[in-house]
Parts: sequence; structure tokens; C-alpha cells
Amino acid sequence: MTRESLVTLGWNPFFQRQLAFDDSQNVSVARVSAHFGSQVLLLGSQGEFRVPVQLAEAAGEVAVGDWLVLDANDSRSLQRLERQSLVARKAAGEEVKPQLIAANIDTIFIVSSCNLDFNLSRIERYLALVLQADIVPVVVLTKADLHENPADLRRSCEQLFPGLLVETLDARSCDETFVLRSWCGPGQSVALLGSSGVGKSTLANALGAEHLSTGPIREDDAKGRHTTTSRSLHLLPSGGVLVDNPGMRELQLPACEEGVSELFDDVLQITDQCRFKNCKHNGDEGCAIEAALESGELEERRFHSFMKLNAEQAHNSRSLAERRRKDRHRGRFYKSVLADKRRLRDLE
Ligand SMILES: Nc1nc2c(ncn2[C@@H]2O[C@H](COP(=O)(O)OP(=O)(O)OP(=O)(O)O)[C@@H](O)[C@H]2O)c(=O)[nH]1
Ligand SMILES: [Mg+2]
Ligand SMILES: [Zn+2]
Repeated sequence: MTRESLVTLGWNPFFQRQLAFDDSQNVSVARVSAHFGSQVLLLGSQGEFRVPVQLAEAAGEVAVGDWLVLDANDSRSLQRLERQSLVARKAAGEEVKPQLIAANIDTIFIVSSCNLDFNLSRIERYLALVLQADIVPVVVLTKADLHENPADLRRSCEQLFPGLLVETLDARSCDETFVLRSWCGPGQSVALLGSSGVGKSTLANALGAEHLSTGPIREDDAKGRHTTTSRSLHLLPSGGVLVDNPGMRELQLPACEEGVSELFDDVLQITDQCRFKNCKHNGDEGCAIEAALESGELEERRFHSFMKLNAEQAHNSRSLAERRRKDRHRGRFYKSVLADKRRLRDLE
């Protein structure tokens, strides 16, 4: 395998150190570029190739962006390398289980458009997820060409988190997307997250990912039509790789306590001053939040967003722990049933 071509796919010493095989063994390394359910698309120094999911996941479940060590003869995965980062959300629907979005990503462009889709609380949701995964967030406000004063929207986003980088642009324009190039350099992995129709694939195309399909949005509510249907990883001419994602209908937070705490550090500092440790911030005596809301120090919207996201992640985190406990319990139960059956058979 040539290390040089792997470097353009994001290979670095963090992965190199984990290799349990040496050059004399008949193995190759590849990165997961798409997951189609029954088949997985891989990118290696020899180019793109498909393998059945049973072979790709022989060493564990994979996400787009994962690095795999493969048996060079039959492409069976022998080792899934430890991830530098992992973005996951709670899968849509009632069931509480994580859905892997992308692995080994350095920067996430949280894409929102300067139209009806623009919503600070939704951007906060994405931010909590990205901060939780220890990935650099950049907010990209597309369709700036359709808004009278995109700089106002940029300023309100900048206030969501100290030092947050926000760019406003026309995603169709290669010149305007140039401001994003510094995150797309050699060895860098970027992923796009956002609702349907905000211009993720348009942006990917302007950055040089080849020919991704884009589609018109509905005129009445500016919602997209879910043009992109699966995630995929693409090489960029600037040297990095980019993961385009399908638009998200709902982004439910998984266990995300650190991300929420980091994002809402200002609110937590105020709650520290409430008279009682278990203050519900709901008319309780000596509540510092109430005072901050009244004085205007804390914005009503931000406080509600904090309460909502915190409760949601705590709920999903508890449900996830409960599910794991049940799975373990069920495992023990089946084992004991099997043992009983074996005993009965031995007695027969
Ligand atoms: N005027 C304008 N139109 C844009 C801009 N960005 C995207 N569009 C248009 O918005 C529509 C939706 O763009 P897509 O790139 O398909 O959106 P997407 O986020 O990939 O949507 P999904 O794949 O459904 O998640 C297309 O008609 C684009 O041409 C922009 O910055 N300005
Ligand atoms: Mg798309
Ligand atoms: Zn309080």
C-alpha cells in the first residue's frame, strides 16, 4: 500500500500507530466512503471498490469515514481502527439507539440557509452534537444572496458560542465558498450537516466534490425534498475529503451532557448562583436564572433551548443505559435457558 495516496484520504500517525499488521502481511487499508446497507463502498490507494456488508463489518459496525484493515485476498475487515472522532445522533423514531453519522471527522460545517430554515435553537442542537464529539464546528449560512442583511444573522449565530466561526455565502459560487478552503486542506476531513434543501450538496459541488445531485425546495415553506438519500465521502481538489449527508428531518440528541454543558456554559454559571442546588428555575426562591431573565442578561429563547436540550439528552441517555442493561439481562437469560436445555438433554 502506498502511504502517500492514503494521506490524501486522511490517513495519519494516529491510525498508523494502531496497525496490528506489518508490511509483510497480505493486508490493505481503506476508508469507508458510503454504506448502502447490503454493500459498503471503500476507498483505498487502489481506488474505489465495493464489498458485501458482512465482510466490511466482520470486525465491527462501520460508519462512513472509518478506516479498515482488510485481508487483501477477500477484502474481509480484520481490524476497524479506533476512531479519532465519531458523530452519532439518536435514531429517528421511538426506539432509543444511536445512529452513526460519520467517523474521523475534523470539522463539521453546520449548514443553514438565510431563509425560513434559519433557526438559532436548531443550530444550537447541531452545535451540542458537534462539541460532544470534539469536532470543530463552523456555521455556514447559505443563500446569503436571498437575504437583505445576512450579516445580522451571522452576528446572532456568533453569540451562540464564544469564538464560533460563522460564514455567510452563496453556496453556488466557487469564489464565495473559497473562505471554507482552510478547513478542506490536505489530510482534513469535513462533513456537512443540516436540514434538507439548505444547499449542502450545492456547497459540496462548489468545493469540488464531483457532481452531487441537488434539487429545488418547496416554495411555501422553503423545505427541501430530501434529494440526497445516503451519506458519501468525496475527495476534494484542495486535498481534503468531504462527507455529504442527507438532510435531517429531526435531530434528536443522544447522550450529550458534555456538549450541552460546553455550549451553555454561560447559563450554567448563572444556575450556580441559584440559592438552592436543586433549583428548578421555575419561580423558586433565590433563583438566579429568573433574575437574569428579568434583567435581560439571559435571553428567554436561549434559556428554553438549554432546558429542552438538557432534558432531552438526559432522557435519551437514561433510556440508552436502560436498553443496554436489558440487553445484558436478556443475554444472561438466554444463556441460562440454553444451559437448562443442555442439562435436560444430558439427563435424557
Ligand atoms: N440562491 C441560492 N440557492 C441555493 C444556494 N444554495 C443552494 N441553493 C439551491 O437550493 C436548492 C437545494 O440545494 P441542495 O444542495 O440540493 O440542498 P441539500 O442541503 O443538499 O438538500 P438535501 O440533499 O435534500 O438534504 C437547490 O435548488 C440549490 O440550487 C444559495 O446559496 N443561494
Ligand atoms: Mg443534498
Ligand atoms: Zn434557579
